[in-house]
Amino acid sequence: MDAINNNDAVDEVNSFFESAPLLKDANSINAKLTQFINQKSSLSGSEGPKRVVCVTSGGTTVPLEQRCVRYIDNFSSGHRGATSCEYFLKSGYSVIFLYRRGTCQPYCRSLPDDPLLECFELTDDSCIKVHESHSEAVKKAISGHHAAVSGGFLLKLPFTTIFEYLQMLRLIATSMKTLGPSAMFYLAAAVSDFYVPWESMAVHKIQSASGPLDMRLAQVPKMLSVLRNQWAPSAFCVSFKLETDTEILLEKAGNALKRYKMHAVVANELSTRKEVVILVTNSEKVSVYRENDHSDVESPLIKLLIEKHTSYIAVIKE
Ligand code: PAZ
Repeated sequence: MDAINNNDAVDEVNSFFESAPLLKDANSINAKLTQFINQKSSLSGSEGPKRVVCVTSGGTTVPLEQRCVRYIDNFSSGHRGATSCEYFLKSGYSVIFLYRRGTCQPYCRSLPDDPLLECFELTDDSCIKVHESHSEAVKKAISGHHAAVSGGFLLKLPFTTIFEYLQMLRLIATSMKTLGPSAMFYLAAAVSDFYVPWESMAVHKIQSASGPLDMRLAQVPKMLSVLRNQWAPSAFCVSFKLETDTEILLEKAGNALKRYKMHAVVANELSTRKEVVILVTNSEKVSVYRENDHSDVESPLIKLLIEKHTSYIAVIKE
């Protein structure tokens, strides 16, 4: 029975990819990934290749028309992903940051909403200078970002739709397979559960004159099991579970842990997600709190996950 279910799941995944619109720039994304990962593989130390984490961040969209005018969106500011990326980099990991276009970016968290207009001003002789009140934030953003990218520690890849996200995640995961247990997936993106299959999607803008809209959404196939079983079977995998009802949060996180064979699931509740998360593993459930109102919950969370990743690599190597 399990084998039949498993085959069904694989068929669903295959048909999702076969019917998805072609990923633009797939060749250039692949070239960037190959270069980034080859560089890490060649820098092997005593524990194997350098550690690389793929951090996913922000929400995926579901287009309603092929020439898309309208879409269903998924909540996520990208704050968790951007903050976590900074802590991984600080701990010596290289990061592939798969993020939703327009969401929060690493090192840019202290910038105002409209940084270009709010941080810079024109001088009397028409030069541009940083506004005094934002100069620290601008310096942090520019120096942190440039050091990570030009040092070859950070590769940023943007997505918008569910189709792009899953195709890019597959490219990343299959490229990271060569890193074995040194690879980690930290899947903080809010991924749509339902979508309109490309072949049944309206080509042009849906007309309002046709009356109320009646639309059937298909279920997005669960990719976590494919990631674990096929794309990067030796990688250390952490997924996230967001709920608004605390009563069901831990049960849902526990189910995800078992069903998708995750190494850890980070459970969080919408209104308290910046203050506390619960790290669920096979052996324990640990509440992780931020130290104070000015600190990040991602700091102790990433520290804990890195310890677990270290133990995982040690066990695999035995
Ligand atoms: O991006 P953000 O900081 O606003 O929120 C982070 C989050 C709640 C999207 C993330 O922690 C999370 O739980 N992601 C998975 C969501 C899900 O269950 O699909």
